[in-house]
Amino acid sequence: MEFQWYPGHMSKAMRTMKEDIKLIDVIIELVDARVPLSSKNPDIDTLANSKSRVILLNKVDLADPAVTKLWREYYEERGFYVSEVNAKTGQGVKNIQNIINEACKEKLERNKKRGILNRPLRAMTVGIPNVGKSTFINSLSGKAATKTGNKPGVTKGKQWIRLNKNIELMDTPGVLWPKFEDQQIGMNLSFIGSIKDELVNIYELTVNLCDYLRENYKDLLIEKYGYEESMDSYALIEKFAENRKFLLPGGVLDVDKAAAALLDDFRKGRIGKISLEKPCSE
Ligand SMILES: Nc1nc2c(ncn2[C@@H]2O[C@H](COP(=O)(O)OP(=O)(O)OP(=O)(O)O)[C@@H](O)[C@H]2O)c(=O)[nH]1
Ligand SMILES: [Mg+2]
Repeated sequence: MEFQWYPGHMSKAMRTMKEDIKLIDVIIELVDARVPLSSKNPDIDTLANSKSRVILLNKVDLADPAVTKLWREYYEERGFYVSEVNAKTGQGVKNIQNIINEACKEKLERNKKRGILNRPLRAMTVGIPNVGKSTFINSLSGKAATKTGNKPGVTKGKQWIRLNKNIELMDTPGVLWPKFEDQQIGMNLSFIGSIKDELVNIYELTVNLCDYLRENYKDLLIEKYGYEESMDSYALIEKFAENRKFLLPGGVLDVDKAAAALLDDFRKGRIGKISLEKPCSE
């Protein structure tokens, strides 16, 4: 499967972020709780250099809670401040102000010693496309300060949002990186909708998703779609098309439409709470 995911505007956004990093006290990096490693842009580590780091496992409502717990431990062990968040409902969002203060403790103390008391902390919100950066900022600021949308590439340029007199946040456009280490990363990012659907073969993608679900979340498939163990992923998609009466003229099953709808079920959490990678599989 081919991925063509690194357009010019992302490399431009990355260059702008490299410039802006000088103004920043703390980096708030959002990853998708269903794929916390695949959705973590390695270029951010280079960018971040020695800044304080916070990782938000966002969209926890869609991920398997037991696996999310393992990821929280994984990142805490690696020196990040970690929080589990549902940016859409605001779950876990309030606490972020405390986490920002904690992550910038030394900076605040230094400022205090120098008699600088009113300088707000500056945080940069970063992450791959569609991970929920703008939704998170809106939730934290309590208003629709930035535009959001259920597709990658909604935020086009940076934007500062003043949270209160103590914290300013920068929203940034989602960025990917030029080369994925392996195909599975591109696949995982497509599953969660961070790579434009027009750039991938949705049927093939959904077959891959079904392969994973049959292996790891069989019971959900049985419950939700009447899956039987004798079925392979192609048969599962056909059964789905039959159930939904997705037919082409002449009564042929419309497996492309079925694949897109099944993928949508996954993305919206309608199959259940599903994680696509575990720390131990590293
Ligand atoms: N279920 C769920 N959906 C979420 C959550 N956070 C964000 N979303 C949805 O994810 C989609 C993308 O959200 P945005 O905030 O626009 O994402 P972004 O990271 O700013 O995306 P770009 O600007 O394209 O880089 C929207 O449809 C949000 O409603 C969450 O915690 N749970
Ligand atoms: Mg955005």
